[in-house]
Amino acid sequence: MFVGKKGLSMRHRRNVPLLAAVTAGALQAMPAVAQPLSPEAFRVMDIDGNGRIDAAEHGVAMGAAFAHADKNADGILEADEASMLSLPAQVDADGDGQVTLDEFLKSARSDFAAADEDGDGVLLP
Ligand SMILES: [Ca+2]
Ligand SMILES: [Ca+2]
Ligand SMILES: [Ca+2]
Repeated sequence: MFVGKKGLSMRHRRNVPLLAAVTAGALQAMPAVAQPLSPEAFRVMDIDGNGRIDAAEHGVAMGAAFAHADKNADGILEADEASMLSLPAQVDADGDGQVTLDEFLKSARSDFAAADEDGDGVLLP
């Protein structure tokens, strides 16, 4: 039940690396995909099913992904936990090898903004 391919490789696309990696990790399915989100990932994150992902849904999905990866529920993704999500290195803002919820959500927010090309606060499929 884990992503066992050691070499899933460091290939993270630039545009929405966290969003892509997290949704992929949460689904334990496909490797990181850049935007547009895969239909599966989109469906997971579109909680109310209205065909768009708003910031609140994005936050919820990210929080859920974080909790999912945080196996020992200490609010921090240690290296092994973080690796399950294939998180881009820059998520660990202070470079201490651990990703706190704060670091995670901060990245998630900027990721959302990057993905929201027209800045209307929602992501479309
Ligand atoms: Ca929605
Ligand atoms: Ca942890
Ligand atoms: Ca850190």
